[in-house]
Amino acid sequence: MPWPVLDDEEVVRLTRNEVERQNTALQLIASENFASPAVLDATGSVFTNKYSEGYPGRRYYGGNQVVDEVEELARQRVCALFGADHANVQPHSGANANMAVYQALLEPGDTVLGLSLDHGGHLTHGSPVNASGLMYNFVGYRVTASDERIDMDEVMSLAQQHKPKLIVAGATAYPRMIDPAPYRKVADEVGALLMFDAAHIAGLIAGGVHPNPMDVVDIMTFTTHKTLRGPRGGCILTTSEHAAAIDKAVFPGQQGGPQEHAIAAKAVAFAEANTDEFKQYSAQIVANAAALAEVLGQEGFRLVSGGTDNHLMLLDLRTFDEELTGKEAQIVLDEAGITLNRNSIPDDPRSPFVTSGLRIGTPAVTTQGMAEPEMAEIGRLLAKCLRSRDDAAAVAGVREEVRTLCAPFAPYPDL
Ligand code: DSN
Repeated sequence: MPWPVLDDEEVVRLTRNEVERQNTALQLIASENFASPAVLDATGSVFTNKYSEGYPGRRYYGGNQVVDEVEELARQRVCALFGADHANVQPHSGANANMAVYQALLEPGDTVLGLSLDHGGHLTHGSPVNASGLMYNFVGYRVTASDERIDMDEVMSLAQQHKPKLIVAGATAYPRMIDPAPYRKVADEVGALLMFDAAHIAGLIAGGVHPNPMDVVDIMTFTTHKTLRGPRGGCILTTSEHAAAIDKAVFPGQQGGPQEHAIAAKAVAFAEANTDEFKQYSAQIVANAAALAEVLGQEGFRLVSGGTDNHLMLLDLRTFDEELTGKEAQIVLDEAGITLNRNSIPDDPRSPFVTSGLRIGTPAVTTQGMAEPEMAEIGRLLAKCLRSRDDAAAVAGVREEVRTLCAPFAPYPDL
């Protein structure tokens, strides 16, 4: 029986509207990117039709000959990219990947160290409102008050005091390079396992501009859609020692059927990330972030930690305007076509829903081909919009300037 021909004008219209939004506005959310046409094609492929619980060669359904090949290809490509013994490419998201690692390595109630969410960590690093914090005894480490860098002395002393079974490195709102080596020293000192959540920086690692945690950690998790520029999804890399436990925790522990269309797209993204073009792209992400941070500093914003060495920066709005909250800034900037997210700054006096900060990232604009001159323009437009935020005509004027800036850099001109 044929499929009904609905001529679904509503979804077609909404898809066109979203293409238009992405083509004509600035996407500065640090965890977003523009996937390649090849990644989009694989994501929309017939692999979406297939059930394939289990792993290559060990499935619970028939008909998985081709799926086995595509999942094996993804596993081999990502192991080669990061130098890992074993990969699980099935996690639907970074959160699922992290929870699977905890299930594989921990018993409920076990103690874990993780970066506090309000100092740049992630919900799944032990937030009390997340399953990680409800099931396990997370102890949070922080950045220092003086230089706003991760306080490795505190990590060591908390580890000695609490004797964690696992230490989690990695962040979602931390503008500096995270060196995995000192974490290994702490983990070895107290006999803990070490996991690096590289969701934000997987692309910087693949591109060789940040150190590769797989050289020193037991497990690395990441999402495939941020700096890595693949489809929405997660991945776990591990030494052979933990491979069987990780696979068992992902399926049947946390998930049912894998999304093989996403896995096919992950395979494409892993190949794209293993090219010289991607190395240049990763280096430009960091160069663009540094350039944008410099301009924003000149515009009067305080940069948390004084700057950036990765793909993102955290702005403290209070030096620009004591009254301006992150929430208000996010809303008015969105009206002007400058899309980013409000974010707590370390020891933020405002609530996480309001905040005194903004998080700004350069992965998406770098994919569009923007470079240092465009970063200077973005910094100027952002400051101009916030200075004239009570003037609707001025905000609309910035929207037009953003449209003009984006026109030659549209990521999907043919969609
Ligand atoms: N939501 C992601 C981010 O924006 O950093 C983390 O999961």
